[in-house]
Amino acid sequence: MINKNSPIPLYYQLEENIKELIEKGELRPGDSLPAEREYAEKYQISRMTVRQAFTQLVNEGYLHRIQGKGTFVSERKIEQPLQGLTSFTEDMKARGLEPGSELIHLKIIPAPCQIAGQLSISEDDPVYDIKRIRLADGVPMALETNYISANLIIGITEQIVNQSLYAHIENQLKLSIDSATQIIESSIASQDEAKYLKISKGAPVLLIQRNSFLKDGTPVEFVKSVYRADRYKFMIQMRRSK
Ligand code: 16G
Repeated sequence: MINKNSPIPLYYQLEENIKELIEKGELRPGDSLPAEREYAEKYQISRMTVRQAFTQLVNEGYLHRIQGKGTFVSERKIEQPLQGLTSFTEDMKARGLEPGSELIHLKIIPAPCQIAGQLSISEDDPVYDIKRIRLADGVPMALETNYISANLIIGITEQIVNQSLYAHIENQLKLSIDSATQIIESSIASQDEAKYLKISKGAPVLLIQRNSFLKDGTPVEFVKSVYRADRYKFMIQMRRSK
C-alpha cells in the first residue's frame, strides 16, 4: 500500500490510504485506528510519518483523538453551500438525511427592542419565538431560535414547526422568501447548548444569524442558530472579478 520509491511523500500516501478506507466504509465513524507504532511497524515507516498523516486527517476532520484512548474515525461533516437560500428541511433531504425537529418552545412574545429592529416592527408587537433542536437522522445538528412577526406570518402551530416553517410560509401562506443576509461566527457551547446538542460544554460551535426578506424587502424572520462545528462546514464558490 505504501510505495517507498514513489516521489509522493510517505505521510501523504498513508493519509490517502486511510481516507480511501473511510470513504469506502471499511473504516466507519467511531472505529479506532491502530496505534501509530503499529502502522509504523506494518509499513516500515517512521512514527513521525504516521503522526504527520494522522495530524493531517485530524485537521481535515476525518479523525479525532481522545486523550488516553487513541485515534478514532469522525462522523463526516455536512458541507453546506452558502449560495442558495434553503431551509434546514430542504438541506437534509438533499443529502438523503431525514430532517427532524425537537421543539423546545413555541410562544408569542411582545417584541423586545432588538428583535423589533431586526423585523422592522414596533417594540412589543407580537412575535413568534420558536426554539427547536434540528436533527438529521435523529442526530442533533443545530439549535435554532426563530423570531417571526405574528402579524405577518399567521397560524404557526406545533405541527408546522415540527415539519417545515419555510413550507408553511411558501405553500400555505403563498409568500415567497426572496433573499437573506447571514453572519457566521465561531463560539463555544454553553451548558444549555451542549445539553441540547449532545456535545460537551465548551465544544466548538458556529453561530449563525440569518435575516430573511420577502421580495418587497419586508423582513420575514430573524434567526439565531448554533451549529455543531464537528458536524458542519460551509462552502462557497468564488470568482475573481477584475
Ligand atoms: C434554516 C435557516 C433558518 C430557517 C430554517 C427553516 C440557516 C442558518 N437557517 O435552518 O433561517 O428558518 O432553515 O427550516 O440556514 P424549516 O423550513 O425546515 O423549518
